[in-house]
Amino acid sequence: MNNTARKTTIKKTVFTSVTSLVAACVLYTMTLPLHANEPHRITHEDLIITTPFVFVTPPAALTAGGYLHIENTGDKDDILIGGTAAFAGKTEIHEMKMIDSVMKMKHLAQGLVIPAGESIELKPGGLHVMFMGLKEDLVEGKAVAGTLEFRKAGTVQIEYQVLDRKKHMSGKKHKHDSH
Ligand SMILES: [Cu+2]
Repeated sequence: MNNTARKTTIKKTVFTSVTSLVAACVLYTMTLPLHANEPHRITHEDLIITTPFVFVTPPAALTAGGYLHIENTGDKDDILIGGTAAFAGKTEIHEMKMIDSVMKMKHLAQGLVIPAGESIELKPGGLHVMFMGLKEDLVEGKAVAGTLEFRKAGTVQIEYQVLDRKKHMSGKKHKHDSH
């Protein structure tokens, strides 16, 4: 191979690999919303968990609530039994309920059933993940890590986005409309 031929070959090789890299990127970007585990969409076994979040905590707060949407695409019920969080001493599954016009919080010691083919939403004022013994303040714009434990699907890694409560509430309608 003479020098010119070699250069052409190298150019072609570089061009081909750049082209395939671009193609790979485009493919990756296109398939991302459907298949990848992004922080706000986690697929694990038959479960699809979307938009996990917590609210910013006031300084030295001891507790915080975690919220997320869980879809069970399988044909068997699963049960959310608890979890862990790096930023809290204890993680439980709770339910808020109005009892005699007083809002009360109940620990679901038996877990929360996620029925086959159905979705459950943990949201402010209702079902929530309860973080107790906070080890740090939850700061807006950060993400904090934890796990959720399901009887059937096992342990799922979760990343909760830390959101400002006021901004979330005012933007709520818009956010839910876009889903
Ligand atoms: Cu609670």
